[in-house]
Amino acid sequence: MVSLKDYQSDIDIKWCPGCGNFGILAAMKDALVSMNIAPEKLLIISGIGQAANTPHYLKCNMFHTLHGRALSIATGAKIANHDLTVVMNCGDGDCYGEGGNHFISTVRRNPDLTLLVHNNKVYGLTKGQASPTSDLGMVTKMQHHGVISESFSPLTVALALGAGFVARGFSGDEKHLSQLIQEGMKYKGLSLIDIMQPCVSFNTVNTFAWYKSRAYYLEEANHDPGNFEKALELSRQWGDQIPVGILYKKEKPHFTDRIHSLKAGSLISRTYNSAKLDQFLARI
Ligand SMILES: Cc1ncc(C[n+]2csc(CCOP(=O)(O)OP(=O)(O)O)c2C)c(N)n1
Ligand code: SF4
Repeated sequence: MVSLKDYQSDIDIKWCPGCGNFGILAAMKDALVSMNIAPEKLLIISGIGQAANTPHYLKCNMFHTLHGRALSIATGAKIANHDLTVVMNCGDGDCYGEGGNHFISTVRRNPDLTLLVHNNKVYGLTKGQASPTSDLGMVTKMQHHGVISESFSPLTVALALGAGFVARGFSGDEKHLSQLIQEGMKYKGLSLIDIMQPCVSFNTVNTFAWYKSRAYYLEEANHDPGNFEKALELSRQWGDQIPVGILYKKEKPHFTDRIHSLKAGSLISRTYNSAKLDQFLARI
C-alpha cells in the first residue's frame, strides 16, 4: 500500500507561509495515497512559476519544462507510456497566458491527463502583476489604475472547446479538492480542475475569507454534471456566489484512442527497428 511517506520530498518548500499552494499539495498527496498510485507510476509535468514548483515537493517522476509548455510535454509523455498517471501543475498565467494556445489545442485533443491550475489570479513568482484571470479593474503594483482587460473564464472556454471534464476546486477545502482530483485522475480524457488558490502576498482581494463566504458546492445544489447548458451557465457565475465541484462530465474518445498508430500500444512497448528507419530516411 502506498503511504504519505512514499511521496515525502526532502526539498525545502519555498512558498510564502499561508500560501494557498499548501492546500493543493496536501490534497494531491491525499488523492494519490487514496488511489494507491505509486510514485514510480506518476509523472508530474509543470511549466514555470510558484505553482510549477509543486512537483519538487513530491518524490516522484517529474519534468519541469518551459513557461506554458506543460500540456504539450504531458501529451507526448502519455503517448509514449499509457501506463503513467500524468498530472500537470500549472499557474493561471502559465496555462492561460503564456500557454494559452497549448491550452486550446490540448482541450480539443482530449489526451488522458489531469490538469490542475493553481488559479491565484496574479503572476505570483514575478511579484504580483495581473494575469489573464485577474478581474476587470483589479489594482496591482503594475496595474495602478486597474486591469483593463476582461477576465479570462477558463471553464467557459474549456466547455466551448468540447472539454469532457470541467471542475472548480478550492485550496481551502483539502478534502473536497482531494475528491475532485481523484475523480479527475479516474476520468479517461483531459480533466480540467481550476483551483481557487489565494496568493497571500500579492492578491489582497481574493483571500481565503473572500472565497469561503462565496463558494457553494454543486453536489449540495443537486447539479447534474451531464447538463451542458447548465454547466455553461455555471461557468459564468462569479462574484457573490461561486460554484465549486464538477460542472460538466461526459465520456468521450480520448487522444491516444484516436491515433491509429497507437492502437498497438504505447511507444515504449514497441520494438525499434533501425533498419526500417534507415530505409525510410533514405527515401526522403
Ligand atoms: C515565455 C516567458 N514569459 C515570461 C516569463 C517570466 N515569468 C516567470 S514566472 C511568471 C509568472 C508566473 O505566474 P503564474 O503562471 O500565474 O504562476 P504563479 O507563480 O502565480 O503560481 C512569469 C511571467 C518566462 N519565464 N517565460
Ligand atoms: S507569492 Fe503568492 S503564490 Fe507565490 S508562494 Fe507567495 S503566496 Fe504563494
